[in-house]
Amino acid sequence: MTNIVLFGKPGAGKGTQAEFLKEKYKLTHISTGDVFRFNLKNDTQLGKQARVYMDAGDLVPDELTTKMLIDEVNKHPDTNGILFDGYPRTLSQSEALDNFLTSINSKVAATIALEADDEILIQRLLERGKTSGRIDDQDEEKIRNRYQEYNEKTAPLMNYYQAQGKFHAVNGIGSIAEITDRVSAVIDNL
Ligand code: B4P
Repeated sequence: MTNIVLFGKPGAGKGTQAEFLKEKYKLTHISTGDVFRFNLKNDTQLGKQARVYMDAGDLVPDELTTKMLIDEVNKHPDTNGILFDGYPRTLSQSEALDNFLTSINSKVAATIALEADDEILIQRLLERGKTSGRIDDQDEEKIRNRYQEYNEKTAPLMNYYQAQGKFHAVNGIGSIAEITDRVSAVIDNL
């Protein structure tokens, strides 16, 4: 089971790359953002709990997110490996992921970070916000709050994975195909 964590700032292209990588490597793609949005749309209990955080550009609390993530992984007992897109985003989430994977005799093989400057990414998100219907993409103040959340809570994960020798940075600027090739080069070398 080869588990890959796709890492990066909001709008770095995690979801975009995951669509290609899941086909190429036959991985199970789990996007926490997509699962939350599905629950929001269907007005489930989880959706109701997550909405207030997501709309403000805040992270959803760890306990709620980790429970949801484990439920999603458990739906795929026979997978070749999971492509984690948007999880973990806090140190508590990375520790929870490691503990959970250890309990099923598995582990994170690599964390691949898509790197790009904030200003380029903010433009991408505002552009997507014109058509996506995502409230968190439509307002520059909320977008900037997501970057603040990233800097405070998610960026420290780079050290966590670097210390384990599992962190790989990839240039996230270029065409979508160029970036898929860069990420593939890392996966092919594992
Ligand atoms: P996510 O859905 O994970 O949102 P994201 O960071 O905005 O997306 P991503 O990096 O995948 O960007 P994408 O490929 O779509 O999270 C949304 C919210 O959910 C969070 O703010 C939080 O509230 C909650 N949440 C999710 N996970 C959580 C967790 N673990 N803990 C707590 N809360 C959590 O690309 C963005 C845009 O760029 C697209 O329009 C795309 O077309 C464009 N693009 C992509 N690649 C490009 C390229 N190479 N060139 C030009 N444009 C490109």
